[in-house]
Amino acid sequence: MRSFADSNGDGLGDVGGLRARLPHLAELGVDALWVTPWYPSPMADGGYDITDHRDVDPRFGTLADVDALLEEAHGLGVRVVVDLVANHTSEQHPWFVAALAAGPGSAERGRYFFRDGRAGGDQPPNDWISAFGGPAWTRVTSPGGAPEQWYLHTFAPEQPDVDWSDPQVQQGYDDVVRFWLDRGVDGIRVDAAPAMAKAPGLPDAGHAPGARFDSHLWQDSPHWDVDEVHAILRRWRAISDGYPGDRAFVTEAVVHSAERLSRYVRPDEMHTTFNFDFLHAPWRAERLRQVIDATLAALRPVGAPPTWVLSSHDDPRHVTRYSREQPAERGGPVSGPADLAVGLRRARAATLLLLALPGGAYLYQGEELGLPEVEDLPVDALQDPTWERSGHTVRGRDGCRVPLPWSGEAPPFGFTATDVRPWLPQPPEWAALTVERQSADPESTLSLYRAALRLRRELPGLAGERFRWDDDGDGSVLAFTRGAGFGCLVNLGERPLPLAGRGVALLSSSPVTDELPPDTAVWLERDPAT
Ligand code: TEU
Repeated sequence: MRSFADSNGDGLGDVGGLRARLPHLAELGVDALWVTPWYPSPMADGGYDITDHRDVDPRFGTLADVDALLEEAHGLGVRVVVDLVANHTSEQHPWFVAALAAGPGSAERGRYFFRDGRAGGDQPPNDWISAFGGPAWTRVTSPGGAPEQWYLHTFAPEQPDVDWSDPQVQQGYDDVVRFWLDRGVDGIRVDAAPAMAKAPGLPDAGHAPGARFDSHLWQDSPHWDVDEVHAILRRWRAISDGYPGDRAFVTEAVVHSAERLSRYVRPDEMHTTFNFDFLHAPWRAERLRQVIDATLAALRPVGAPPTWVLSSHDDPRHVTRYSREQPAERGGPVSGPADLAVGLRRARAATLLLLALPGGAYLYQGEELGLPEVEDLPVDALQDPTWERSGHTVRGRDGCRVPLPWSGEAPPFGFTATDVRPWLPQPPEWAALTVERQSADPESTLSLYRAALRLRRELPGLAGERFRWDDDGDGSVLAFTRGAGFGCLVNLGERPLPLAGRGVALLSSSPVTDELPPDTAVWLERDPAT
């Protein structure tokens, strides 16, 4: 929301900017648009700290602007997905303000997790940690100034977790879901889904001192991916099934395994879920192949379509991730200097891989321009709560959130009015990466995305579920066939791969001759009989 396009000259993206730039999305060829939170918020966590889930922050526009956006997007054939943040509210939400005022033991505090501290009250109630660093508990003071109870926050202290066992919480969010479905949104993205249920009694998780929030490693955690979360998802699914049209949910769930993830998309739960294992896989053929296989195998029994994603507003952009020596495993040490030319080459190849896989693909704004992570933002520009919470050791997620470059030769590159500074500074060298510049260049990353998305709609082979690996006997190549004679070949090795006899090239991520160069992918039309 904040980084797409600004229409009112405050340096912050808004609904008006989104409306003005809808033709870019239609021309790109996307089916739907997911918008991060536009709700009233003190912006302690980029709008994921909400004071009113049924309104729009004046900095982003009005509900009337949203209605106009829905109408215009639908007119262009683009669906709209909104973000549902139901694990926590803002500390300035009326519920939390009332909870603080009402005091210990009150019904108002029952909507959150208020507990007495241990060791006479001075220690947090348990050892749970925050995703942004430090303990997941903050102590409040009574109106008289005395230290009092603690409250739970999986994310920043400005984002207290709600207690989903409270009927008022359940009812309150039912109303939020209905509010947006009534307004005509096509889908809902469920934020931080695995956090929404907690084990009864809030037992210790056994975190080591200084432990990181590595939720993909946690099994049987008392505060992540607890089975009771599925009752919440079923509740929402039952609501959305009562609406006309195809309304779809997508959950954000970074959990331990593809099998655990598949539980979020059982037939009476969510329709789809993000696939972070794919996003976090290093640029290595064997790792990507494992993730693809595990995803397909886990989702087949529950009958949900797989999804694939390379970047998000929470992760370093993949051009930069792929620009360094690749670790053997997810989360392994990343070493060496960044070679952004290599990173971009791999990113373009990864795009053809992503868009050739069966199921849905999610793109993060700016990846169609091949934007790199901005790793050298001045520290006084950083806004992600991670920076403060980590004691200035982890810079956080601002580097992937730098506003998009649309046109012109200098910042703000058409993102906002010429004399306005965007909320995060854009690198001057993005002059070469603007939408305007890349639209005019048939070899640009933008042109590649447009061509790939057009073919993805048109080619019959990409429409079905069919997927089969072609055994290439080479551990550094990914080669697979879809339906109707469509093939995809990705060379992750160091040597060129002969293309003779493999089919006719339809689209390639870098120029190909009779060989597929390293870090290049190609879509092929094959004889359907083979
Ligand atoms: O993120 C929640 C979350 O679980 C992520 O931090 C996840 O661990 C990460 O993406 C793994 O790659 C969501 C939003 O996407 C994020 O922007 C918010 O800060 C957070 O919820 C709190 O609302």
